[in-house]
Amino acid sequence: MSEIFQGIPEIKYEGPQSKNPLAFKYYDPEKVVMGKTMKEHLPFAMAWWHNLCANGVDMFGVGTIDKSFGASSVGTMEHAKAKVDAGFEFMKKLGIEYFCFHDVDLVPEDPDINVTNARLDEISDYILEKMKGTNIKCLWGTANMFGNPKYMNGAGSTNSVDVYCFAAAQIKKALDLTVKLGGRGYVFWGGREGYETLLNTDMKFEQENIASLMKMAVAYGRSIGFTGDFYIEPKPKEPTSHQYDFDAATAIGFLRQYGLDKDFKMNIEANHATLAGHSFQHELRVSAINGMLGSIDANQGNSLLGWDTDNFPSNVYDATMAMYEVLKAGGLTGGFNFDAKNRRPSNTYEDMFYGFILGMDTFALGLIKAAELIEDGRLDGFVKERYSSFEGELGKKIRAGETTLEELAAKAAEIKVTKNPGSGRQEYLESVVNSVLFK
Ligand code: XLS
Ligand code: NI
Ligand code: NI
Repeated sequence: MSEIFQGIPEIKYEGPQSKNPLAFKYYDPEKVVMGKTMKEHLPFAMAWWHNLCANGVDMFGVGTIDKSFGASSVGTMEHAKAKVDAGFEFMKKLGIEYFCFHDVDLVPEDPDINVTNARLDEISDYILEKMKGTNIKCLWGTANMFGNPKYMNGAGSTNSVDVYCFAAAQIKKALDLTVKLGGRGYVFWGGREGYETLLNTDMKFEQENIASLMKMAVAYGRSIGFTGDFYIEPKPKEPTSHQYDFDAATAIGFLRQYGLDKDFKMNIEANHATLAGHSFQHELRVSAINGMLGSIDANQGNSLLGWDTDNFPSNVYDATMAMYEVLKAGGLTGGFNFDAKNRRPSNTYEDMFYGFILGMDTFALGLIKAAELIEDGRLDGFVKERYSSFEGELGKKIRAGETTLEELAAKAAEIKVTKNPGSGRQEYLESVVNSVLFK
């Protein structure tokens, strides 16, 4: 098989001084940071859909980049295999060891699900063959239950029992593929699980049905030997106005309500966090404190636009605060999936590599700087001191849940007038972060 990305070498670490556009400036896979190599801290993944399928098409115009990868016609099994060839060459050249996929990213979908499933068997055999002799495997799989018109009213939330069966069938097959390809996780991104108007929607009915579908997925997954995590990927809006998995807190509440919290964690996407009016760091913290920080969709939004732009991550400040959360949580069970695409005018093969080099370097820098912030200790020290009044006898009793309102009210009466609780020192702390970032 001939080389697809001709003229593009294996991407190596050359250091921050390098001006070689096809080299890493910060991502040095074997460099040890806080006891682990960068590669271990940062299991990067390629999103099959953006990298191998998306061709720059938008609402206003056709594609700008040819992703046939040498196939004589697109939307064929020949093209599906060419995408596998391209994907493996791409991952090898970048030193990426994971990929994420939707079922329909892999093969052209046929109206008859049996035909599609046979194609999926064929392509997954081909992928398995490619995986041999490499360290490349699946990070997570998922089913696309939003693209096909039959899902216009949702999948788990659909009004049609037939459509519900098709959603179940797709999940079953996508789980088979995930297990076959060694996947660490299985993702439910809400797709069209949400609504446009309550005038036609039974919200409780829909949420119960989504939960049932997830329960069946867990039962089936475990029955075929899937030991990884299931993930919900929260998103507040787009495509529907009201997506049910609005944010991490909402999704965690849903999982607990339906007894799914032992099998599921969060897959947090940066751009979805900001669409929900949160920071990326906030969503990671909410997940972590609930023991549900699983995986990350590494991208970033455009603060001037109100939708999921899926830019490659370039913001070092945000990546630092994200890695701060990840390090404090003890790492991810999943990885860092670049759910990101080149801008439409970045339409060459080189641009595909530049996108990943940017994203990998941004997270490597974030990792280095987050480790420095932790080692510096000023942030942690300040937070500890801030709550130190709870270290006294009464504070300890409150923390242990051993006090009553009467007791605390009596204490307040005794104190009479309390002191100012102390400055939050935000500006000082922000300058500490800057001093570590730019030292
Ligand atoms: C869409 C989501 C999607 C999921 C996988 O906004 O980010 O790409 O990651 O279905
Ligand atoms: Ni995503
Ligand atoms: Ni997204």
